[in-house]
This record gives sequence, C-alpha cells and structure tokens, in this order.
Amino acid sequence: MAESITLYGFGDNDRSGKVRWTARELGLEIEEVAVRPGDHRKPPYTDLNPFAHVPTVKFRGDTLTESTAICHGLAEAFDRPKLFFEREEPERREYLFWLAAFGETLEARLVECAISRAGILGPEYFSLHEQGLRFKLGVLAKKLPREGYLCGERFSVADVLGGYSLRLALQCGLVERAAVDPYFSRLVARPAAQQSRIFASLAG
Ligand SMILES: N[C@@H](CCC(=O)N[C@@H](CS)C(=O)NCC(=O)O)C(=O)O
Repeated sequence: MAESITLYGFGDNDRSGKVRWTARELGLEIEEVAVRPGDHRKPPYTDLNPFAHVPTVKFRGDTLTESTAICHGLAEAFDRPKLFFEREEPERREYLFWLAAFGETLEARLVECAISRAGILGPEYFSLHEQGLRFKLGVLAKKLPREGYLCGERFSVADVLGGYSLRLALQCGLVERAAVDPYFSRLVARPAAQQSRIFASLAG
C-alpha cells in the first residue's frame, strides 16, 4: 500500500501545489486538509507552522514546513523514482543552482506579482519586481533545455520548482510561452502535474 502524507494548503494555486505535484510523482497518497485563509494565522494551525504559512505536511510522524524543503525532503525519502541528485552525482551542482534560482531568487517575487495582479496586494508590488523579473526570466529562459529536464534526463524537484515559478511568470505576463517551450509543455504534460492541477489556472 502506498504511503501517505497529510497536506495543509489553501487550494490548487498556492505553494502546496509544489508538494502535491512532488507527492504524486512519488506515488504517495495525499490526505488534503483545506486551511481557511485567516485560520492559518492562529492556533491550532500555527502550532504546526509557526510562520503562519501554507503548506505544511505531516509525514512519518514529522511535521514539515517550507515548501522547497518539503519537496526535497519527500524526494530524499524515496529512491524510485529518484527526484533529487546526491552529492556524488555530477548533476548535483546544477540541481542546487535551479533550486536556488527558482526557490529563492524568483518564487517569492513572482508570488507577490501574482497576488498584486489578483488585487490582493497593491499595484506597487508588481511595479517593484517587474523589471528585475523580466530580466532574470529572460536569462533563465535561455538556459532551459530543448530536451529532457533541468538536470538532464531525470525529472527532479528542480523541475517542480521551475514549473511553479514559470506558471506564475506566464500568468503575470512576465515571460512569453514561446520563450519557455518546449520545456514548459513537457512539464504540463506530466500525468502527476495534471493530477495535482498545478497548471490548471493556465488552462484555456
Ligand atoms: N517560503 C515559504 C513561503 C510560504 C508562503 O508564503 N505561503 C503563502 C501561500 S503560497 C502563505 O501562506 N501566505 C499567507 C500569508 O503569508 O499570510 C514556503 O515555501 O513554504
């Protein structure tokens, strides 16, 4: 029987999507707990996630927070399929580069742009990040592989992060689809990505 995780999130569009997609790639069962916005700022939720953020995961008796760490941590718990790269593997440096580039340099700014576009934050948040993001996305788009995935033939957590950031960038009009394809379309076509609905907001 497949192992399971308990995943606390707001819905399809927040960073819990990265975890949902990773868990589906690993063949894990997901017990979803819908957190009502507002409830994430008070106990009992803040007992699980003191930063008052989603996602949070319960797995094998541990409580995990920080979406990128959760995805990599889940990947490390399994070898088949292997969604990360070990110290000894030549792709490891590239793997760490992409985790940092998407997870640190781009993701938080892209999320602010997306929620600014949705009217939850003021337009000044979008303006603050727009120029820098367009420039960095242009640089990264040129590094996207014509074939395979970010670190070669093996799909990894780096691609989950890439997919999430690129979706936000496309949604906000900060990069053209042609600049990120065919790589991005390969991500969208993955059954686990479709099951996790991570790209559903781009449909149509
Ligand atoms: N670095 C954290 C960021 C988490 C985060 O900011 N999550 C957003 C949703 S995607 C959230 O909880 N927002 C509600 C708030 O900040 O009040 C992670 O990757 O888990």
